Amino acid sequence: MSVIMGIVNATPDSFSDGGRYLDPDDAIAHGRRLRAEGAGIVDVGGESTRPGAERVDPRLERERVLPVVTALAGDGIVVSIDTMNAETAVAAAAAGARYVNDVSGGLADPEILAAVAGTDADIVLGHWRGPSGDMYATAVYDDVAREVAAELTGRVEAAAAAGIPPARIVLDPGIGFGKRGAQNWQTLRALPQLTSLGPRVLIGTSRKRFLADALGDDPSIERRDLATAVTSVLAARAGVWGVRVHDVAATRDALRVAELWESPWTS
Ligand code: PMM
Repeated sequence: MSVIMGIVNATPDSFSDGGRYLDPDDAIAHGRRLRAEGAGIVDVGGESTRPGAERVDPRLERERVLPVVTALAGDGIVVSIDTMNAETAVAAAAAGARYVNDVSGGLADPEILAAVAGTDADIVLGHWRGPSGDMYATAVYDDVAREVAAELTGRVEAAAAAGIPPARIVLDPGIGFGKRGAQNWQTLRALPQLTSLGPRVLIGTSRKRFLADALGDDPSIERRDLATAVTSVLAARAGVWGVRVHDVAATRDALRVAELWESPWTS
C-alpha cells in the first residue's frame, strides 16, 4: 500500500487549513492525530505555497516548524519538513526530520541540495517553474507529461551532482504548481511514465483547485476530501510510493478498500 503523508500546515495562510495549526501545540496535536489515523509520514510546513502566496522570512519559518518537528520526531513519528530553504532543511533534519520536501526541486534555494546531502534525510524534489506569486505565468507546455518528466530528470541529476543518490530521492510532479486545470489531469494520466524513471514518486492532489473545479461550484472541504481519496487510490494503482493528503482517514479507508479489491487472498 502506498504510504500516506499527512499534512500539518503551521501557517496563517494555507488555502484550506491556514491558521488552524499556527500554534505549535495545535500543530503537534494534529500531527499525532494524523499518525493515529494512519499517516506513515507527517509533513510539517511553515510557508504557504498556495498561488499568490508571499515568501516567508526563513527565521519565522523555523520558529513555526522546529518545535513541531522536534516534538513529533521525539514521539517516533517519521517527519518531513516542507521547505524551500536550505537552513530550515538542515535545522529540521537536526531536529529529527527524515525527509526534506522541497516543492521547488532544489531550484528556489541553490544551497539546498548540497545542504541536504550532508544530512541523513531523503529529499522530495517537486516539479516547479517559479515562485507561487506568479506560478501560472509559466504554465505553458507543448507536452506537459514529457516536459515534467524531463525537468524532474534534470533535478535528479542536479541532486546527484550535489551528493544525493537516487535512492534518497522522491519525485513529485507538483500538481497545481505551474499547471492549470487540464495540465494537472494530463500529468496524473502520465504517472506510470514518471514511476518508471526510477526514484519513488509522491503525489499531492489534496483539496486542490483542479479537483474543486471538477466538482462544480466551490465544493466543501468534505467533498474535496472525498475526491482526494479517489485520486489517491488511482495514483496508488499507477504505482506511486506515496500520497500527500489533509484527510488521512478518508484516504486510508479508500486505499484499504482498493487493496482488498486487488488482493487474491480476499474471499
Ligand atoms: N503541495 C502543497 C505543499 N507542499 N509538497 C509536495 N511534495 N507535493 C505537493 O503537491 C505539495 C507540497 C500545497 O498544498 P497545501 O497548501 O494544501 O499543503
